Amino acid sequence: MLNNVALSVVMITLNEQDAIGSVVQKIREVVEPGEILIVDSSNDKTAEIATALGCRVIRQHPPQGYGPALGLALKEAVGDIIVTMDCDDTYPTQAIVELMDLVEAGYEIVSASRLVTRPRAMPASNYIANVIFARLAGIICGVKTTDVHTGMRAYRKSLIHEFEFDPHGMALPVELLVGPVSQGYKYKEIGIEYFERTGQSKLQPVPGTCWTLKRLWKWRRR
Ligand SMILES: Nc1nc2c(ncn2[C@@H]2O[C@H](COP(=O)(O)OP(=O)(O)O)[C@@H](O)[C@H]2O)c(=O)[nH]1
Ligand SMILES: [Mg+2]
Repeated sequence: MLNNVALSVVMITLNEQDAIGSVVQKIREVVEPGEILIVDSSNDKTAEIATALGCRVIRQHPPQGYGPALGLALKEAVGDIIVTMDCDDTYPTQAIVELMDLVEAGYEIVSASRLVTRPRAMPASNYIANVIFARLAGIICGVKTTDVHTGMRAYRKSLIHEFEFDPHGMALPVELLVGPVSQGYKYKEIGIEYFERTGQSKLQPVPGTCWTLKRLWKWRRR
């Protein structure tokens, strides 16, 4: 286990009481972060469980949506390395170590792709949409990636504070990838496994698609 005070693991939560205990435990099995930061907009017991487990919890009520919650979490994180994950047991926490090592080696953004091979845990419609979005990122933005929407990434803190991103609406991970990479930040993608979700997905496919296309167009190569 790595004891790393410079690491913040950040997650945003909307009614993840069935997953949070297991996710926090699995994080601590592989690293001992300076903080596990949760921006919570739940109306279940997620925040209480997170607090009891020693996480730093910021409440965002009423819920403002995915982008504003993730934007707040990233800005509030204190670690020099910030790792994001969903709080739904879909991401392999062992990958945190590789993500951290790569940021320590000099990369400013390291993205964990779920789509190097087809993940069985992802519904076919989501898989097809994600493959198309990744191809469009190459065509429109000139950014080589297989997964613009992964929730698992490591960012160097300086990138989060220098790079001006728009947290409104959905698809913030898209902007946080194609924006910095088109501006020349040092980027690497690794492959990860992707597991079946605990609890219900909060994904909203139609606005999610609109925001994805909008953000890809915003960062089109000129
Ligand atoms: N605080 C907060 N968290 C949210 C909101 N919407 C989604 N989340 C969390 O964001 C993460 C990603 O959502 P998820 O349902 O897993 O989306 P999917 O992975 O695309 O199916 C989960 O941890 C959710 O609980 C929101 O409006 N506010
Ligand atoms: Mg998820």
